[in-house]
Amino acid sequence: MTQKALITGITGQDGSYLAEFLLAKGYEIHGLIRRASTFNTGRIDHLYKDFHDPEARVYLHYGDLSVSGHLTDLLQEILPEEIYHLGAQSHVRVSFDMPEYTGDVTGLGTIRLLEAIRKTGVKARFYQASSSEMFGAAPPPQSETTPFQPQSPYAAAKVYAYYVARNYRAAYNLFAANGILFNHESPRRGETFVTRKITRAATRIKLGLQEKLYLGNLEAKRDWGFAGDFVEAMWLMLQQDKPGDYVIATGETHSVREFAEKVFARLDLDYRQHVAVDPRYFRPTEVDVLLGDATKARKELDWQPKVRFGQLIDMMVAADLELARKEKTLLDAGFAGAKNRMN
Ligand code: NDP
Ligand code: GDR
Repeated sequence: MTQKALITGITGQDGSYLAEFLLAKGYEIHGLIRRASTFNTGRIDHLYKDFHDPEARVYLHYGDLSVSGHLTDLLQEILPEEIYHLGAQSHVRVSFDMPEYTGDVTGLGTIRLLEAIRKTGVKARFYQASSSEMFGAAPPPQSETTPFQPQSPYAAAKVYAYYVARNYRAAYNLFAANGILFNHESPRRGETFVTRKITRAATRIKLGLQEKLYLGNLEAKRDWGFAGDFVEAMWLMLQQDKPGDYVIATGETHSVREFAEKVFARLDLDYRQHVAVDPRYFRPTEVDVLLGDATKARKELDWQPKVRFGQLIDMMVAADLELARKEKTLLDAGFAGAKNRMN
């Protein structure tokens, strides 16, 4: 029997890597997507086959985490064995601009899905995309036993989601696992997160497509891993005999400044000549240092990251250099370049 997995957030960075990973394991994939006036499936287009094709194993369903009724219908229709709940308003800075929306989608979205599982009685294992942001102001290193001190509406919503997942585990014997993932990046990272913002800008600057890069707090430190490695840990959590909560991290921390310095240096540029600080990107409350202790995952899941900090930078710079070259080719041929976006 083919295993069926439902992924919320399949169009996001992690959703796309997870879908690839599960397809390679022979799963049939069902993804929840939001209706948009433009195509928003760019990260998974290479996986998708028209449903008339007998080879099709990825099915997309319209839905939204802010509405509950159709989630129940979807579960009854699909009958998934595994549910990976990755959908969220995932941007920390934006959560200060849209706190109520973030609470609704990132926090309540989780209980809507849990309730759909409970009400339908679907026998699915549930993965909750918890976050190192929940640790917030707690001093490093952070592990499964570190008390949460959330510093943003996003982090508070994730703490709520974490606890309701645990509650449904205890109250209804649901197999619910929390993956407490530290930052993970890739060439598919959203362009307004700091790593991708830096690699996009530095490569564009290298090709003369942009002059300056405006950033916020350069001293914040993060434990940055590779998204492709981290999705394997999600799957491993759902293959255990018992559900649990696991920190997934590399165990190394670096500052935003260091990330920028290394990216520009790879391109033979000096970041100090191109990066300027704009306080608009500061957060009302910041998370200063995240450094994960993933000992439990190493021991129980036999998981460890393969891609290290320097390799992650190489991978992202190479991909964005290619993107910038394409943009420059179009520009040189007389087509308009990319416009400034909100970031
Ligand atoms: P992205 O922001 O790249 O993707 C978020 C996904 O959620 C997208 O598919 C988005 O759809 C979807 N989504 C947003 N709002 C809704 C909604 N109202 N209804 C349905 N779907 C919605 O996030 P990542 O892939 O980076 O992260 C995946 C999850 O893991 C998130 O929950 C995030 O908070 C969490 N996380 C991420 C970490 C990281 O470092 N990347 C670390 C720890 C946790 P659309 O494409 O239409 O916008
Ligand atoms: P984060 O990621 O908030 O850790 O959340 P982000 O890349 O947005 O910020 C990391 C750090 O960089 C600082 N920073 C900037 N950030 C952005 N976005 N833009 C800037 O210009 C900038 N300048 C400095 C930030 O202040 C911060 O300290 C990510 C998301 O994927 C969450 O969904 C996830 O839960 C956590 O990682 C773990």
